[in-house]
Amino acid sequence: MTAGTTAGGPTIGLLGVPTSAGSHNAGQEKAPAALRSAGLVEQLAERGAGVRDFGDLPVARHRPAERADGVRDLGRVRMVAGQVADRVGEIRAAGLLPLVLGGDCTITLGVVAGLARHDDVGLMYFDGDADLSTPQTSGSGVLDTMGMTHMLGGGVAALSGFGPRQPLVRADQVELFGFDPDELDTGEWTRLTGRNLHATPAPAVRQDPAGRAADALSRLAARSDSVLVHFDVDVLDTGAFPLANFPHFAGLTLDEAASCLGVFCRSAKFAGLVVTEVNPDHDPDGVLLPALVGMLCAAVAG
Ligand SMILES: [Mn+2]
Repeated sequence: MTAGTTAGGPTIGLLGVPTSAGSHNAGQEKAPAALRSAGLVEQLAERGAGVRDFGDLPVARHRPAERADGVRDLGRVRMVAGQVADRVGEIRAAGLLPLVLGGDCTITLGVVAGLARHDDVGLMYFDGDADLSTPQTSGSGVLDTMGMTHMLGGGVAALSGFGPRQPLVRADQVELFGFDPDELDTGEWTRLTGRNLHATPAPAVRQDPAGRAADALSRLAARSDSVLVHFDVDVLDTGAFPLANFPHFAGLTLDEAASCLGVFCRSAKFAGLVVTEVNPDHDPDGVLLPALVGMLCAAVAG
């Protein structure tokens, strides 16, 4: 029996991670509370999902930090990732499916690390970016542009060696899915191809969202005990759905993303979902957050 399918009891372990420590500005730390206010827990229950709420971790709001070893605010990012790993490990040990509400993308290191204590987990990286920049080549030093680099064992030692195995994910246990090919610089493309990473950029997804999702999923499921889904809302087109912390104007529609997420979450190997980069300040009329919550609940508990 896969984690989270225990009959009769709670199936989802909900965790909020209110952090923007790995971002370039504040705002994302407000997302867990905003997603809860938009009815996430109630809608999951209405759909028949059992939810055990593990609450939110302490707030880690972005603050200006000098660049050191090529990155900013490493200590706080590492601390939050450690807290996430411990809590996700508990959720998984309880037989529940983690649903983790970020927070910036660096929290995914913690989620993978928590699951990797139990399973040979693979990662569906559903994101507007590949996050393959490095401390040496990044113009900003902002850590949430480097998450994939660190999970693959590169970057700064405090993060490349994070978790129960090194690298945290093998290159053949990653699917980069939905990114905008124009967002990657030459160095990122070089690392993507150099590591033979499987990649399905947004234009390919758009041709056949559910079909491409099934293809990527089958590759990943063949190489992993379980599949964690990282969903960065910046994979959505900012022109239509401007909720992400950073704009991406060649992204997917909400319906396209919903088709893909539905495929991923229905997998027998589905092991959890991380939602990142939501900035509630970008939804002053309260329209986008409920739409996102509805889509997430349909995918996870549809
Ligand atoms: Mn992104």
